[in-house]
Amino acid sequence: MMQFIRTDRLCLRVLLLILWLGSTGFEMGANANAADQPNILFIFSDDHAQAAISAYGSRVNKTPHLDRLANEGVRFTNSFVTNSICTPSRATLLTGQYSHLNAVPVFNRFDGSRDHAAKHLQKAGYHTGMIGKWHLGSDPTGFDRWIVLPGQGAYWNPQFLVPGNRKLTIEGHCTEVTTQLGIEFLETRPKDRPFFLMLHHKAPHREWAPDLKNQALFADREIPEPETLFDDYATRPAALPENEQTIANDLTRRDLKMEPPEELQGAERNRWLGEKPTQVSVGGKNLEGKDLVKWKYQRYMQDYLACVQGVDDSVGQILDYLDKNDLAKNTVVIYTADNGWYLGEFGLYDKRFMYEPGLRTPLLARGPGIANGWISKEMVMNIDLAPTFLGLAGITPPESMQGKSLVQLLKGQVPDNWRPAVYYRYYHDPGHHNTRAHYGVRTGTHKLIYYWKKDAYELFDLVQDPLEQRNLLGDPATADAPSTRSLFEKLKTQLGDLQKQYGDDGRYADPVDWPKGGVDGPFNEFKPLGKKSVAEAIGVSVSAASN
Ligand SMILES: [Ca+2]
Repeated sequence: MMQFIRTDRLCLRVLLLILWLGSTGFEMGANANAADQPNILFIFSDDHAQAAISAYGSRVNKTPHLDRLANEGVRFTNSFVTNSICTPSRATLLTGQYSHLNAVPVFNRFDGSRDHAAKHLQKAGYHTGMIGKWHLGSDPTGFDRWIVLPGQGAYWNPQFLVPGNRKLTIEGHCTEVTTQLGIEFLETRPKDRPFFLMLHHKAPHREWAPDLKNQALFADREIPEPETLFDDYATRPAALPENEQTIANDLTRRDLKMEPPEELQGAERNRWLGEKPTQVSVGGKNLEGKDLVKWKYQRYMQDYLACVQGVDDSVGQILDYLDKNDLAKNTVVIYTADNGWYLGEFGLYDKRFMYEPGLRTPLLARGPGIANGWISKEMVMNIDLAPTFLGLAGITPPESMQGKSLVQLLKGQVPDNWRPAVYYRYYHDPGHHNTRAHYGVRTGTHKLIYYWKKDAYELFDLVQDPLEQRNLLGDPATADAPSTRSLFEKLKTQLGDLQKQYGDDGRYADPVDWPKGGVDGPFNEFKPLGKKSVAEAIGVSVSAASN
């Protein structure tokens, strides 16, 4: 009898042990699965300069929520774009390809039938969503739910496009509305699958219309000026002197938020707002010359930084939501911007030029398996983002993607033979801001830029001259020095090798070859649904194609 009881107890113990092991094993299995397929929350902003984030040492603002991402994750100090404008960058983000391969070199429509990251994630079981600024002309593909701004979209009371050729309006400020749409997407997502959400802000794009709270916060701020606000473009005559993205000459009265005289109405009012003032009366004082440039810089930066603050607030709200809903532990959060941006360096605003502020973007990531407080100095690019999304989900990126997965770097490990240089190409010439077309190579220490329509080169030593003020080929003191000539030859070879490596055969160099189809509407074929709440809008964002 005793024996029987003992056996019984033993059986019970064994049974309990099996149950415990089973449950532990199950948990490990579930964790392994979750680690293989974490949620991916990709937050994208438009024109956010790396130098306007305090984690990157900003001299002009504080971004506590983005800093939190940096402190709890990985901050990439050398993150670059392939073509520093909106639409091409977005096509690269999805496809992991340079513009010459994804066929979006300028502001032309993306062919949604092409292969891209969201399609792979959707196929792998992810619930995929695209919210906010899209700017690719065609309807999003590969997303279970999408709700996107038409073209550039509006800062206030924005209209959105949704599946089924419909459009609706949501009242409020675009950054706040986009954030609320993101949270509503997370609230209503199927909870039994991982999600991939692309949350794309319009801010801080021109014309820099901030929300009222942040506008008030920055209204009287005195923003430090960059060293090169009054750059004379010496040694760099090829393209800078004729560019039309200068603080001095190219900000309109609309950009500067000047109030039109009351008597001006309609077209006249618009014309007045579109003009670029050469003198301005402020508080009874007439400003011109350098004083006017300084005033314009302050006006521009106050609104730009207030828009950035709205994005930072949004990141804070999203991180709080993840914390409150126990999602932070299995959600990778990535933050970056679609291109670089000038905060008055070289006397400029806008992007396009391959100088450092235009070439580099913020890139921050936090989440399961990602190193804590790590700084990666490796040269990474926006072609790497699509393969990284797939890498995080345990999917092997297709050969067609030209970038490299950053998953190892995110763990704080540097793979052998990481790329020693990046290749850049800007096509939009003739185009906005009269920026001449160019391509170039940036290594860890130098940069060579070639303006192909001008047959002109610029060569910079980034270690000695990080502000790129002295083109070694344009300065008589260095132009003919043997060391300059040998460096020039070496970089020209490296540039040619990169073009071969990435398969850039020069297509789209001539504007007659640019693919057709615009990205800015007019979107008249979309049926108006009127004003909607955030919840109603997410309700109609379900894509029929996803079923
Ligand atoms: Ca942009």
